[in-house]
Amino acid sequence: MELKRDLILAEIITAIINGQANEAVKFIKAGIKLSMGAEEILQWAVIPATKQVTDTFQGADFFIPDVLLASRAIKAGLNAIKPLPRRSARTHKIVLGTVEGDIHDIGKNLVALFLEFAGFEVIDLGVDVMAGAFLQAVREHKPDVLGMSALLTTTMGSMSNVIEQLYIHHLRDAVKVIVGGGPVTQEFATYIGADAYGENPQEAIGIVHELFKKKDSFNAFYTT
Ligand code: B1M
Repeated sequence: MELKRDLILAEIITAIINGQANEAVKFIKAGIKLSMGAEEILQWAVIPATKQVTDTFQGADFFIPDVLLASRAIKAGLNAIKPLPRRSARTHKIVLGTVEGDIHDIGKNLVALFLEFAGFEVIDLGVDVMAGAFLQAVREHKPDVLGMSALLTTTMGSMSNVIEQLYIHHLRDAVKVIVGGGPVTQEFATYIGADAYGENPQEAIGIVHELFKKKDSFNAFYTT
């Protein structure tokens, strides 16, 4: 039985690395049939495969058609995991997106999925999200947290622009802001006035929980 699970996990990894989205989904579904949970598939297949893909495409080996195929396989895999049962009822809301000018979404999608399974309602605005669209989403959905992802040094500045726009439109106090992505650091997050920086999805969940706690005690203080 264990051997079969291991084989399925290995097949998911191979399919993602080879950019075969249909195969990845087929083996994820086979895993689900064997009652594998989202955490198991993510931890032992999707995340290691993603790491292998991104390590391979670091620097000189960066060949765009191959990366695109692998990215699609990762996305298809994440979508196949999405319908699995969640740990807890949704209580808090987070609006998430990759900033303007940036179409990298593998990390952002992982963060979104982890947050969803941790019980958050995630409103994913996608990629290349303009400041105005973030602001519009804050007005419309009234999230507790706004999360931004950036993978390019040239697009990190957009995060700062969104925070500035939140101030200008008197929305800064309405949401906590968390930022993350390859070139983003704690120093950068502090510099642009974000409330928090997440290095990876697990850290992002912990931080978002902390932000909620602070926000809830702030609200409780002012409503009693
Ligand atoms: Co791009 N790319 N890319 N790329 N790409 C990088 C980022 C790069 C480092 C490659 C390199 O030069 N070695 C480089 C950026 C250099 C820089 O600015 N410093 C680069 C470049 C230059 C480009 C183009 C300009 C290439 C070109 O066209 N000449 C172009 C830009 C397009 C654009 O956005 N306008 C481009 C295009 C692409 C593809 C489309 C081919 C593809 C993206 C596909 C997709 O995402 N759907 C792609 C990819 C895949 C990469 C690499 C290979 C992998 C990125 C990735 O997905 N990492 C990358 C090189 C590398 O990193 N090895 C590279 C895996 C992902 C899980 O990690 O996103 O960091 P990451 O997310 C992590 C954490 O950061 C954190 O959690 C995640 C999981 O641990 N996290 C958060 C992320 N967001 C968070 C938010 C949070 C909290 C945590 O709170 C809100």
